[in-house]
Amino acid sequence: MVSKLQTPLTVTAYKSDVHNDWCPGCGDFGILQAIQQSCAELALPPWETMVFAGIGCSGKVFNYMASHGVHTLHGRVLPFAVGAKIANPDLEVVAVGGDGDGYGIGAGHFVHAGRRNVDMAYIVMTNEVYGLTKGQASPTLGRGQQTKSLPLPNTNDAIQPLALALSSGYTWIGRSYAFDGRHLKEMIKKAIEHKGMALLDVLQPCPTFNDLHTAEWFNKKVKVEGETNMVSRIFNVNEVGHDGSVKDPTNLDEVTDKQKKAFEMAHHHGERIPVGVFYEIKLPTYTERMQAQAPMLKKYSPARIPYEDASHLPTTDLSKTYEEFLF
Ligand SMILES: Cc1ncc(C[n+]2csc(CCOP(=O)(O)OP(=O)(O)O)c2C)c(N)n1
Ligand code: SF4
Ligand SMILES: [Mg+2]
Repeated sequence: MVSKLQTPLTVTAYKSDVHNDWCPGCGDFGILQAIQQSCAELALPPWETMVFAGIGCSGKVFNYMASHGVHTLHGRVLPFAVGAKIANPDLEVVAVGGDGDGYGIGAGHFVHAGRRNVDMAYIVMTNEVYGLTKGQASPTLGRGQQTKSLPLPNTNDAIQPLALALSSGYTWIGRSYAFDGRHLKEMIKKAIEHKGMALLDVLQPCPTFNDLHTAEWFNKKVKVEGETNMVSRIFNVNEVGHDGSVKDPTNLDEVTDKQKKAFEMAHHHGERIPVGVFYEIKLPTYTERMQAQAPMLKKYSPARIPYEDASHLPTTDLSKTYEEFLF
């Protein structure tokens, strides 16, 4: 079981002293700060918290956190993070990475992580560009859009990450915005606390390469049909009646209904951007499914199986472990 500190640490305990070289005004700052605040408020022991990161500007979150983890390979953050959590379920595991990392080169891992329902949070920093490599279009940039590094408008349609997560089996799905610190922090805490695979997609201005969707653009009021006053572009679906949590996971009608509503709420709002928790369901995690098949894993997680005693003699007959998997 993941442990909690009896006396919570301050947010400083989760900050490393590595020099931060993100561009001024980058949304990544808001995301990093919200992750650190969430860790402090959830009283996570930094020595049992693993933050894995992909490669990109976003991946530098790893360097700025005073926790354990790995700065992995481009697109490979999930295999590392999933592997660590399977090996040692007592760790709190958080994966972070860019939209190119997770929805482009890492898209295959993204899908299969949903199927496994490993108990961890995955925070994707969506800026619609490959920031670190100078602003090429990432999979979330819409067709016809032309950010400043592109010689011509984007020819491809954007991926719909939340729809992909829904169809891949993620059991908690939400969206937030990098510069809404309060909402973002609460969403990160919920994603970490959820027992299962959580996807939090965080919209993030990249002031250096994304000149279309800037912080000013996100903050702009927009006109909506039927409303006399202009309304804020970003709105919280959970404040306007959307409850995405499935009450009875065995009721397939309810599950399908909640999935449809989650899809509708996450998309199709014209100029407005919905944030919040879209979908949530309690299903057995990967570790629980494995323990049901191999009861000895209840006693020892794979990382803690003792192999030898003080005299270096084997203490566990591993052939017995494997027998549990044989039919
Ligand atoms: C296998 C591999 N392919 C390509 C690259 C080059 N590369 C490094 S970061 C990056 C894109 C990062 O974009 P994103 O994941 O959206 O992160 P951001 O920089 O926008 O935060 C690419 C293509 C790499 N490091 N490894
Ligand atoms: S290039 Fe964009 S995403 Fe990368 S640090 Fe600069 S502003 Fe942030
Ligand atoms: Mg990106």
